[in-house]
Amino acid sequence: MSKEVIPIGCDHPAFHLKEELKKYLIELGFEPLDLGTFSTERVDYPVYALSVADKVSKGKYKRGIVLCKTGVGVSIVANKFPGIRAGLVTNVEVAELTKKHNNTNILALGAGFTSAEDAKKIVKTWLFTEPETTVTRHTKRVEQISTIEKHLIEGKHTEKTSELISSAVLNDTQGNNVKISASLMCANQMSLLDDVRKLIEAGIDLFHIDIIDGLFAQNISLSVDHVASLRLHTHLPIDVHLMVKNPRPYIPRLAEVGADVVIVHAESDAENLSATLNEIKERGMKPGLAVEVDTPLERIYPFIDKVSLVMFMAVHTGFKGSQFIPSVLEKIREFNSYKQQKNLPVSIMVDGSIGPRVLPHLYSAGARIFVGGTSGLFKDGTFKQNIEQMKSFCYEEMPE
Ligand code: S6P
Ligand code: MG
Repeated sequence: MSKEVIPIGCDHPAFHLKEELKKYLIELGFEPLDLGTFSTERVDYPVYALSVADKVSKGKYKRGIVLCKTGVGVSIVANKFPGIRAGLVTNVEVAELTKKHNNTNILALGAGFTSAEDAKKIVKTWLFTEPETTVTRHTKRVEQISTIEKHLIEGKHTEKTSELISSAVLNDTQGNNVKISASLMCANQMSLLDDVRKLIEAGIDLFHIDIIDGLFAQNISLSVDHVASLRLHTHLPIDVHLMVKNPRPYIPRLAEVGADVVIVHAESDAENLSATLNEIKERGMKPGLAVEVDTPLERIYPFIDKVSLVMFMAVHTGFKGSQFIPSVLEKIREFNSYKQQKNLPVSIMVDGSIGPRVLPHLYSAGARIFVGGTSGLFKDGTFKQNIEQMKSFCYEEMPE
């Protein structure tokens, strides 16, 4: 049987340890492939980590070893490569766990802080420990790593990326952080893609798609097809605001076209609201509940365990450019204290007429996700300036 080839690379402070490990690899029955450096003359570690990681990343070899003084620099470089899970290992226990739990395929060692004797023990353990093969919580996490990688490097949006990315965005709003969701109903409909690209470049956090059926509110706006088209141009979360009488039939298609958050109204035909929220979740999306200005909070409490966010309307639904209704502030405040009391992981979002004047009030009431419409985002100034302005107003003192 042919011997497994192990590519190994290091910089100058690790040269001697690499030489020792090469001999040891042969003793263990492997064939080291020395990718340098070949003396103690000063060199740059990225070059050597790259040689090893590139080969493993392309599948030429199953795994490899990289070394530098601390082991950190080479592991950072290696982890830039698709499919690489490099771990800096400092003892035998970690060597075993990082193989079992993280399925590392590059072993990084710090030659300045690991003796040759320890390094050999680590190498042996790492080479002979098998990663977990049955599905466990650890294999699920390794899978999540490759999902994140697909999202960031290959730009692929899948149901799994959606789950991870929207979880991260929503979690972020549990503290003090603010997110802006761009309401595409307020963009120039003749040059939507242009605005989408500019918004992404300006650092927008989410996209907000208003779907109205002409019955729930007296208007018609965007459609499921807009979500499908938008999905092809962004991996940012898309939240869909369903202003429709009967939301249930829209859910399967929204899942199919890649919506991330689906917000249904507490006032929609409520008999199957619970089932609708369940279905949103079952289909891998985040369920949200929207409340009209005049709807009492009691209407949402029975569903609160089923939702990831509550969206408060600050205007009567249906149109852009409407008038802000101040009573929403008290409602958000009350909900926020209920949320704190019960320790609910529910994000608070607001939609309608959100501009600099009302932002500090909404923020201090507890809202963290703001829909950017004609009042805050689609107005004079660049998107970048307007996003920054909206965020900066949140942290300002409440005006008198
Ligand atoms: C309104 C819709 C909203 C608006 C947006 C308008 O029914 O749900 O999402 O598009 O809020 O913003 P503005 O700043 O024009 O009121
Ligand atoms: Mg909306």
